Amino acid sequence: MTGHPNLPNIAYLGLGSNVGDRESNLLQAVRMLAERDEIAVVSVSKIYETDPVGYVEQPAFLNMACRIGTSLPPASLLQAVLDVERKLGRVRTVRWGPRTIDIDILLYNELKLDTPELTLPHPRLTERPFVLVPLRDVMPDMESRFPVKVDHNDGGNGVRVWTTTTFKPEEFGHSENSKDTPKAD
Ligand code: GSY
Repeated sequence: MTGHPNLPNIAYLGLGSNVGDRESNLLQAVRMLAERDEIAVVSVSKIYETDPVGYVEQPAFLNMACRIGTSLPPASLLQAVLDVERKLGRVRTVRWGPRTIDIDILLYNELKLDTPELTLPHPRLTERPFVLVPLRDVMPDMESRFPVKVDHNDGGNGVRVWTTTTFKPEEFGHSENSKDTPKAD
């Protein structure tokens, strides 16, 4: 259920940033996606600060997730997220290394897809607390759909709620989590 009859497909996106103004990078990316006619941002997660996974000698990330309604098929949605990454100046220097913005399509309806460009569900979805914890905010049935155990303690698995004064989930429309978003003041 998206509440957007012309944007019938439901997709979940994971976003991460560990270069520059990380929070601003995330929020700009969500805004740029929401500006497109073919995409409605239906729900956004809290923002989390997360220890780097993979290549660990890099700054901590901020991660979040969102649920979108879209009329774009998967390949076009991928182009849309790559376009946002490009516009926000993402430069790929080190593989698995620091990045201004990273946007992954995690799920698209119930679709299973394996092409050179895109694998759905995202192949490392169930291994990554920095993906699963934000995803749970916007996907209430996540734990029944995926047999994963997510640490519910703040700070567990290297994932901590990020306290922010500028992030207003309601800016992006309906959000189930706006009442839970921590505020510094
Ligand atoms: O795949 C996303 C980029 N990435 C991240 C990330 O977003 N968060 C954390 N905590 N570690 C990561 N390692 C990589 S690569």
